[in-house]
Amino acid sequence: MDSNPSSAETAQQSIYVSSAVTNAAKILVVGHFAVGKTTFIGSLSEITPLRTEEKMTQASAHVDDLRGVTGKTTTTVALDFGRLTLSDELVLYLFGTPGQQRFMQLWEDMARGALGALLLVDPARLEETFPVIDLIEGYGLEYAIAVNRFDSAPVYEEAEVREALDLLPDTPVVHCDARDQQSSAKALIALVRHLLDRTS
Ligand SMILES: Nc1nc2c(ncn2[C@@H]2O[C@H](COP(=O)(O)OP(=O)(O)OP(=O)(O)O)[C@@H](O)[C@H]2O)c(=O)[nH]1
Ligand SMILES: [Mg+2]
Repeated sequence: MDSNPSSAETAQQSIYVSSAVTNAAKILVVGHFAVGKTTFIGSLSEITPLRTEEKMTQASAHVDDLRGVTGKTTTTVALDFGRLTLSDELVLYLFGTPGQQRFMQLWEDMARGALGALLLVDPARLEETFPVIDLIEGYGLEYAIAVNRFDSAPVYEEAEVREALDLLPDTPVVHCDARDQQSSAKALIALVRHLLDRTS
């Protein structure tokens, strides 16, 4: 008998969660406008991610600040959703959650039952991260920082990021490239380790 799974079987395996999985966790991927949330979930998700992208028009130019953002033609109008099986027993459900003020209502639902948040940060727009930190802390969520690597952005050492964002000493800070699957996975693992430390 042929023991190699057919391509249809392989596709099915990635659609359905393995029966060995016993734990599931809801994780938020958060950050300000155009920080790379949709890209991050897209690079990591083992299922086709759910996206709610809409074309940006001139009308949004005064709402979402496009300074320093190049080549972006769409924006998320609700949420991103993806899934990543992290180990034989653990599956993560990733919810990309926008940080802009107009999405506050969404946070009520997103934060409910979430184990923690990965906060993406653009080093060229550090100050835009403060309102998102306020939201995360307001909802009592544990979080880790992933500084996203944009080509023309300044490169800050971990200590500089900590100081600029006034982070607690045990809040993890990692650098990542949201377009790269391995790099994104490392950032997520840093968050999961932190969450395990806090709950054990
Ligand atoms: N150089 C570089 N570009 C990135 C990276 N992550 C995202 N981008 C680009 O940055 C732009 C914004 O990325 P998105 O993933 O749409 O960001 P977002 O946070 O989902 O944006 P909104 O939903 O509109 O708030 C896109 O053009 C991406 O291709 C990264 O790590 N490095
Ligand atoms: Mg998006």
